[in-house]
Amino acid sequence: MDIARKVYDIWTENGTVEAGLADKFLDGRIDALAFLMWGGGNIDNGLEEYLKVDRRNAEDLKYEEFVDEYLAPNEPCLIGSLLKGWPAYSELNSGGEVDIDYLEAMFGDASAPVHATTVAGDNFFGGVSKPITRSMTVMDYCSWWRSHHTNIGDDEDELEGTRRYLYLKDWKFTVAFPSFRLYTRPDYFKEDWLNDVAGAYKFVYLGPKHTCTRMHADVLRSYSWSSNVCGRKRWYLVRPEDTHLLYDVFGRILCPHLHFDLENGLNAVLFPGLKVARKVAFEVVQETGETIFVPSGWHHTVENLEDTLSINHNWLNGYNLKGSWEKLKRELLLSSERRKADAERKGISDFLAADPLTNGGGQPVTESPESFDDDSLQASGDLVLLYDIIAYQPGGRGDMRVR
Ligand SMILES: O=C(O)CCC(=O)C(=O)O
Ligand SMILES: [Fe+2]
Repeated sequence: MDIARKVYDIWTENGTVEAGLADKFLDGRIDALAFLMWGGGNIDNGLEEYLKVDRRNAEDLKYEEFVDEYLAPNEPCLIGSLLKGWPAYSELNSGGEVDIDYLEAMFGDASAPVHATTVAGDNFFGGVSKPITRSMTVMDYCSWWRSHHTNIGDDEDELEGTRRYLYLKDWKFTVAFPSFRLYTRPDYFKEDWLNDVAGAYKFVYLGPKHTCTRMHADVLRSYSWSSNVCGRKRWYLVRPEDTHLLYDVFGRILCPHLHFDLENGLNAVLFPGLKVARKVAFEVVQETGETIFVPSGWHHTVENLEDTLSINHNWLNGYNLKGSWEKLKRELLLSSERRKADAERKGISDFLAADPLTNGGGQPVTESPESFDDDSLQASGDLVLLYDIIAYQPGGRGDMRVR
């Protein structure tokens, strides 16, 4: 009972955010706790065998088949032969290597987000801490690429056994170069309401071998498609219904990657579902020229097995819009409860801070925009976006948006 009480207090922030508790029940994270309390330690830790992702070829996969077999049932797949005729493929892939000189000459002045990770040993996911993101010109990134990435481990990047990697990620290439036709959106992904409305969920990724993306599910439960122009990536994917296995027992911290060190006793206690997650995860190595379809709400990690340049879009349509809405509703509920709790806490602290002899105790609680936390700002931004998507009328009245 004591444990139950403690978990309740932690999940609900001492009973002030009941929605936090509901959320854990709704998405099944409560099961992670069950693993800890009732036999989580006994799960077989034998050989790991991952589930396989279908590999298809665009020449033998009709759009209707893609919809029936992957989009509608929300299952992943790899599709070959979609990059034919892409300038990205002919210009940026030079005999299997990323053509850094071309990239620099054409786009060097643009700025892009770059994630810096420090890794120790072979833990390429950079340990527990999140990568630091900053903006860098493509030219500066190219200089780093030339002088550092090929001799990883050499003096400059080595700090007492740790190494530093830079991953150029989420570069909104089409926003920076709207008239440059680097690629064409494959027909399978043409029903894309997110980019028809917002237009900015289209990215270029460039990272040397060993750069990676930690465990996450894509924004607003969107789908993603990602094509390798150069290089190879290893993906691990986990079904939405297995999400709880990836969280700590308190349902708060998402594991950074599937192979998070469980030999460390504390990790094993904190992430009791992870061993099981490894048994229900899908693994696939995506080769140059292949495109992966990542379904909605599937958590995934990505590792560049070679120097890799990829192009990806996040997208939404009628098949996954309901899932986005459900997720957003939960986020809104959580953030409004948190706001209420913050206001109450502020009320109590104002009351305690006030001089009871001069004003009778306590100040009225006023809510300023600054009191909104990041979650709630994010949720309201997402809500506006979702509204725009629903109100969007393709082809109608100049594709005008209803506000
Ligand atoms: O390629 C990567 O590093 C991450 C890509 C990703 O997460 C996605 O396409 O959804
Ligand atoms: Fe992703």
